[in-house]
Amino acid sequence: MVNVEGKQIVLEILDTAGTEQFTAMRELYMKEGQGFLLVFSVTNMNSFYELNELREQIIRIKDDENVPLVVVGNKSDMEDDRAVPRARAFQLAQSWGQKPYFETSARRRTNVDEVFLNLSRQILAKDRLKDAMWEQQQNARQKSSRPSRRRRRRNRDRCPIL
Ligand SMILES: Nc1nc2c(ncn2[C@@H]2O[C@H](COP(=O)(O)OP(=O)(O)OP(=O)(O)O)[C@@H](O)[C@H]2O)c(=O)[nH]1
Ligand SMILES: [Mg+2]
Repeated sequence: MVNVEGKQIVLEILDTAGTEQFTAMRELYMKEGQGFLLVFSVTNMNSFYELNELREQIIRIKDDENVPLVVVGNKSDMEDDRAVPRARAFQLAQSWGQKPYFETSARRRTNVDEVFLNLSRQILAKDRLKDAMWEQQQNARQKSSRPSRRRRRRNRDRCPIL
């Protein structure tokens, strides 16, 4: 549960395994997810490289270049073992449509809440945009005197993060 802009939001969080065997499973969670944390270890260059493919897959499956996403470099407490320069990770996140980049330490709990808060904000902003577009569409339909039978199913209290 996070408090975003004065509202209590329930997050549905799915932690995926790095060594996922079944790509069908991966496609399913990518389809369901509204927001994504792409996490690598700042001590492991390979984990950083792997983000590219994940992002491409997410964009393909969501069919959306601007899907809510945060790039996360974890293990910031292990500065002595750093393999991925902060600037490099920041640059990558920027090149993906100015996505935010955070460095976290799950061990010390540094920046962890901030990451979830940022992603929740992105998801909410996207929801609002979709609602506004839907209403605009409805107005246009009404003007052309076609009554709408179905109301859009809203997803206000669910907020899946993968
Ligand atoms: N020092 C430090 N160690 C961490 C941190 N986060 C995770 N670890 C350690 O890194 C190792 C791997 O952590 P996991 O949480 O299993 O990593 P994962 O990406 O979920 O791995 P899979 O689920 O197997 O894909 C464990 O030994 C953790 O204790 C951190 O912020 N700092
Ligand atoms: Mg894990």
